[in-house]
Amino acid sequence: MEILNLINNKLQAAQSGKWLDDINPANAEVFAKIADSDKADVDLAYEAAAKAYPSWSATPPERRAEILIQIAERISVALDEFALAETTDNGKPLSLSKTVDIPRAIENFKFFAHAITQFSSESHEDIGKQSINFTLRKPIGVVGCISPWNLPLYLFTWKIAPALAAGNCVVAKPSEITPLTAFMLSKIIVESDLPAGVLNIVNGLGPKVGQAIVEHPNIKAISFTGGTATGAQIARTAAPMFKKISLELGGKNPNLIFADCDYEKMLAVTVKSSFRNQGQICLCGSRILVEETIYEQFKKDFIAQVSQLKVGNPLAETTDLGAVVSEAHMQKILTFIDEAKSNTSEYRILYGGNRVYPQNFNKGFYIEPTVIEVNSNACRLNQEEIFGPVVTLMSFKTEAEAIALANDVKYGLSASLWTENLSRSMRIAQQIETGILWVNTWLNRDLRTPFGGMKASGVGREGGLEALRFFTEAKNVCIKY
Ligand code: TXE
Repeated sequence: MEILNLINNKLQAAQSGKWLDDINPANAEVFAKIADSDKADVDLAYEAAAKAYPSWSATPPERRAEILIQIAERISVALDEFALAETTDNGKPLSLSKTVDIPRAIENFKFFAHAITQFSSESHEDIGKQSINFTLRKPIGVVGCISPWNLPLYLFTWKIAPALAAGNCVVAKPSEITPLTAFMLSKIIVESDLPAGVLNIVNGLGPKVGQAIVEHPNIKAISFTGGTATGAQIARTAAPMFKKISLELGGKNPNLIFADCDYEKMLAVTVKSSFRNQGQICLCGSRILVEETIYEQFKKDFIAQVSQLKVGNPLAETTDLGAVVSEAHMQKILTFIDEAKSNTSEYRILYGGNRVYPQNFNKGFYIEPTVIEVNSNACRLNQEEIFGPVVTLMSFKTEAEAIALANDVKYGLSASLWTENLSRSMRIAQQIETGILWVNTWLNRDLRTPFGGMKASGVGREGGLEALRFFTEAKNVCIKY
């Protein structure tokens, strides 16, 4: 299979004629080749987008919405095929692709289709000066969307749907590690009513294609989700060009568990927030901090539940953890675990810690869910994003200590808090340095809410009206009467 670019509504190979391998992490087999594009392909995509822009930006929002809903419905019809493709490319359990990834991609198109028809702006009357100001929200032009491999179609559509809804034309790049579902979307686009050039998808490597998108002088805004180091590189490139940027980066999210929580509910959700998608969600709670009075009990009960998780064939219905996304990523995760194994004064591996070789899939990239007890929050495993099925445990004595530990990290994406004490929830909500706080829940997402992180977890907010604001330029008009 060839994974081609979508440029001006045509599916085409990279102009260089080069290809990359697409590998199924479940069995380490190459199953497709990916267009290995470069700046020349990005330039072509930009030209198509720029040509389409005058007409698309002038298309009434209601019509844009109809087309986005048409795209959503065509993905819905092919949901099973999309889910299988996502699992083949990424290694995640098929059950997750079917119930989370693809349904959310559909929902993203629908949500922003509806949102743009409800989008309004402000007016300010100044009676003293006998004037009225109103804000026009205009699309930006051609924008770039760059997405990662952990939630491939989910995050790709999370960016392109609001960009298109707001009237922009898009040059988009899915991750070179998981481009398959974006290519399937390309085929749907070709047959949809979306005019040629409005959405262009260029495949290939980050430093080549991604960098060319960010460096392009006329691509005016960049929405990016990925690693913090890549985000810093994008900011370095885009800042002197005065581009609008939205960066959703890594996390090292605390999971604060107080003795006054609903224990059974907390336990079940904490297993999910630790290991869902093999721990490869920027919102996973990778630092579990537990109040001292229930720490020993929690440790015992948590490990009992984790030991029930099944690692293996992503297609099997009973699988809880599939493969991690690539061999390189598996090695990176194992390096962190090896550090814990070799430094026993700092770390104690309570469960897991090994690569898994499932029957018939022994070349695939599988890792046991791993629970490591740490002495201090200053250790490397509590400070760096591992982005795999590895969580650390430590205890705290007081609420003040819990907050200090939660904030003592360079990241600030999300946190979970488990307590039945409303006042405590409010105090922590005020003091926690994260863009998102979940109280007695996790990954509970309402698409209308602002989404993004503080500190090294990023810049800007997407989601709901924030995304539509990001993808538009505010122009104030002042009329004196
Ligand atoms: O991501 P990259 P990587 C974290 C996680 C992971 C680490 C590195 O900790 O271990 O990041 O992952 C494109 N200009 N997250 O290296 O490279 C790239 O092609 C423009 C957290 O795989 O950041 C891909 O499309 N684009 C995260 C996208 O950036 C560039 C999800 C993301 O890949 C580029 C994934 C460049 N110079 C990893 N270089 C989250 N926040 O959810 C690369 N890219």
